[in-house]
Amino acid sequence: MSFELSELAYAYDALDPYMSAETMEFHRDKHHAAYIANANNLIKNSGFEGQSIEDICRGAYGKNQALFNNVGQHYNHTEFWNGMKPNGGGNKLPGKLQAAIDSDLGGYDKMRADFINAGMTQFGSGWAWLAVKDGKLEIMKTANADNPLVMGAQPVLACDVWEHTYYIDYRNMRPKYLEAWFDSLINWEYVEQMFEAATS
Ligand code: MN3
Repeated sequence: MSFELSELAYAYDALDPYMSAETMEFHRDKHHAAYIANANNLIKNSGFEGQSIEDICRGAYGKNQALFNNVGQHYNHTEFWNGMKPNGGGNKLPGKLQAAIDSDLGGYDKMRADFINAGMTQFGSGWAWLAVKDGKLEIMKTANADNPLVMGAQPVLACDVWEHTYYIDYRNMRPKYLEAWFDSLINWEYVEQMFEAATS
């Protein structure tokens, strides 16, 4: 078994103008592909061969950091692509997810503001997340390749805030990227699927 770039459910130009085909090409075919190539080299004779990607993330974290960084980035990017769709975003969320956002995160508007703030205040490279921990939704932020798996939580939505995600389309304006991403690209049906899997 080796790590592979997963199929995308949409075309590279389908997220335009919020995320351009040029960004998609660099981000998937250069950045994500490089993490996959590194992960496939580093997993050899690591003792982690054959484990699930989630178990490799949890097991390699802090113990085989080079392997974790590359496998983690592969996991994180796969969740990032899965969490977007053309004509996404908006505040009409699937019912079970909306109910959890209301009870755990203070409703849609507060959740949106807190999520964007998490992405804005992640100093340097990293990620903003919705994750389930102890049965409840939480907003998290992590540095570099870290993800909620290594914090005892299950990710349900990943937002990349590394500069390579937004520099072509938004230059240095991370807040503009975060707002556009949140309002126009999130695949809330995917988030609900992940939420149901994490809480069932
Ligand atoms: Mn990235």
